[in-house]
Amino acid sequence: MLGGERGGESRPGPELDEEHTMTESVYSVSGMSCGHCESAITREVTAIPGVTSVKAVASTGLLTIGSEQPVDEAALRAAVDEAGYELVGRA
Ligand SMILES: [Cu+2]
Repeated sequence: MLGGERGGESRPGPELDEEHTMTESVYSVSGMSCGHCESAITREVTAIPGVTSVKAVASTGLLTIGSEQPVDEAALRAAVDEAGYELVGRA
């Protein structure tokens, strides 16, 4: 019975700063054709509150968004529209 309850309870431990409940969502975007499109969308979508990472790929038309909470799709649509492209929906 040694060690069974040791060290597990109030251990301070490292904060999980980098990977606490990250959500990743993949969307389809129409109209992207080159790296300029990718960066235009990335810039707009990055500005949405709560978004922590954005990856737009013109060749696949996919937009991958990392965020702390699920992204509001209306805000996402507006951001993509602002960049000059159209959000098709969840990929
Ligand atoms: Cu382009």
